[in-house]
Amino acid sequence: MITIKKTFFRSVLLFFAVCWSVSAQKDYKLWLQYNKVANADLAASYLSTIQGIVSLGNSGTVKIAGAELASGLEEMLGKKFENKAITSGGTIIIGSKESLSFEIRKEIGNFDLINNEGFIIKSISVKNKKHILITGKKDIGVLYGVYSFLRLIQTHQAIKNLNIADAPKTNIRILNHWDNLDRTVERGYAGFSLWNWQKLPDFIDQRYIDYARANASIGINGTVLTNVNANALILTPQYLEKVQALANVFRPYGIKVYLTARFSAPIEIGGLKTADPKDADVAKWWQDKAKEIYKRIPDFGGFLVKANSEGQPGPQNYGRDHVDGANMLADAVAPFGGVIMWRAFVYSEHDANDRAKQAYAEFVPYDGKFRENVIVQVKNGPIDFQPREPFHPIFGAMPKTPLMMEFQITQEYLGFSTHLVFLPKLFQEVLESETYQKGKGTTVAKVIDGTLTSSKLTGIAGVSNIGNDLNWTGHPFAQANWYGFGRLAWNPYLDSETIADEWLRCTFSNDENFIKPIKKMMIESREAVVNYMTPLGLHHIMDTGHHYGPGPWVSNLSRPEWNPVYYHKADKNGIGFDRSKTGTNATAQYAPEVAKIFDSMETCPESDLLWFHHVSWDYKLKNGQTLWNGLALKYQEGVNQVKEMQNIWNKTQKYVDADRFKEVQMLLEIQYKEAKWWRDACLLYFQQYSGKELPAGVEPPKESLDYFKSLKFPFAPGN
Ligand code: GCV
Repeated sequence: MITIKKTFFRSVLLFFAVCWSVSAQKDYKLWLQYNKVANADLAASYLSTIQGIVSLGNSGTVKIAGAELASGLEEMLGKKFENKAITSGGTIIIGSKESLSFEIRKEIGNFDLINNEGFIIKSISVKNKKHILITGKKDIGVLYGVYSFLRLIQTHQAIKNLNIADAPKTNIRILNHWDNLDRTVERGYAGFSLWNWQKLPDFIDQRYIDYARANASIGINGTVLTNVNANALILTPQYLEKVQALANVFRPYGIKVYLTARFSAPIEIGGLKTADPKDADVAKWWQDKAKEIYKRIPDFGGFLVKANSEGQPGPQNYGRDHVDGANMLADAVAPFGGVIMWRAFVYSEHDANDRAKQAYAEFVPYDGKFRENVIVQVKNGPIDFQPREPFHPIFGAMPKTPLMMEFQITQEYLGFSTHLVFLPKLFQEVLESETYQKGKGTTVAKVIDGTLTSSKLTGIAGVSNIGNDLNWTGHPFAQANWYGFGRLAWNPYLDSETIADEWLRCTFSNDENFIKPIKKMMIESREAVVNYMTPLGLHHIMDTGHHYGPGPWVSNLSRPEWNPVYYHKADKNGIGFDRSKTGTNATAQYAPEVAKIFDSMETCPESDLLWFHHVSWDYKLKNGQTLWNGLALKYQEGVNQVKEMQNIWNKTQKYVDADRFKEVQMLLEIQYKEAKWWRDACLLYFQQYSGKELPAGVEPPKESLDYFKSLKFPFAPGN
């Protein structure tokens, strides 16, 4: 009996282990599932076009491209594709311009359609035999081309008569890891840091390779390994050796490594008495440090710096300014082709000005003063990665300075990795915003891709949501935010719906019955989170420190601008922050055309109303509701939207593997609970000021305001 029981339990365990590993692999494989093409006609048409692969060139990058193509095709089409001679026809020829014979190269004609990272995929004919050529000026273009070609098949598109030329519109497409050396991740909700510093440099985790592969597949070409709240130790030989090992792994995938530079490093690890950027010894220390790094890592990207922000050291500690600091570092890395990404995320407790105005006030006077290899990294909005912010006014105001975008992929303020929120929708909204820097059409995208300034240095950074969780990002759908970030960094004009469509097909299924509703769910998920957290332009009303859940009542923090009450300013007259000309005049930081729109309550988009105006509870919204009723109904709408997301997801069971289905189902249930928590806590709190009843259609809260205030989360992650 005992033996039977044991055997039975063993087989149950084994069964679960097998299921777990299959599903874990699916989660782990991200958008590179390479699902078998089930439609027989389609598979047959692919098979009739592709007979074999010809890989030209011997670099690590081309080898990776060849291997990826072979394995991707095999998985999707169920056939091994041998290396063939070009004479036989039906081959996919991969190789950079240099590696092509004259006969093949002339099929392309003009390589100037693309830049050094771009690719061309073209159906060509050589001696009357048809082939598909995937090429680029450099090997990395070939790799990007291969991923793009594989995506055509992943998304079930035709591959006859191809003529695609594509190239990234920005130079630096980079993830910012806020990873600490002890492997905790600031604002990270997907486990610990990928970088196992203890085992590096000798142990190369397969994860590093898979990370590089995933990034290359979407065109990401840089990674900042360490937190902007920096630790100087990363610049010591002990750690540089480990960084070098990672750089070696990433190189063939076209990914450069960057580090964060702690401004006080010359003191902390260099034994100097000062870190004053004008001090000759300090400058020399950084020059020597750069030399040391480049000796190990010849293609090292450069430094990302958070200086004089939230307690980080910087040039102002020595009476110098951002230009002095950035230029000194820029001079150190310039001989090696390095860049400095200098962050504009600054605000000070000593500045009584509206926090939203401070970064602009501090940085705009420096326009045109930075070295050529400095790019100023600006968060998408003027406060801090809120569910919705108007675009940062700096984007319209520094025409002589390369500016790069900083998006946050990790969901610090958007429900951690528990809430399903498709961020490319948010990113697109920002990129499409009209700055009016040079009239209509001068969008944020045009500022950061260099169109407006012909800047040679352009870039987009995304604060990573990646950790060592099996599925990389904590939530299966958070993978879409990593994917979408990469795609938008490559082309900031892409539509978020296209991105969602691609991602779903590559990650789950091509079945329209699945794609259609789930794409809609993803697209609407961003507005849902705005509605249940911070509707109508509310912002920064989360709880303290960990930023988990609502905390509109918080008013006791030492710095005024850390308190939610500073932002919503609810009182018996109304709610919202008057940043119009009658208030802090933050609107004046935008071009006159934009300022005019934001300045008036009538023209200000209602989605930003309480960002720019203090509005009476009885103010009539465009739909005829009073502000109080409208606000309450928006909170309810957010909750309803999550319920609808659950309904949609619950109908997809037959299209999704059991474990990912269940995972998302459980996460949506948490999201629903938390959406109600946000709604109830915020409405009960604001109701104290409005003094009004909840309108019909809003569910009455089940708990008291005191209950919500009493909730504590000492171990919330990422803090
Ligand atoms: C890395 C916010 C976050 C901090 C983060 C900071 C920044 O304040 O809460 O964790 O620090 O932004 O972007 O520097």
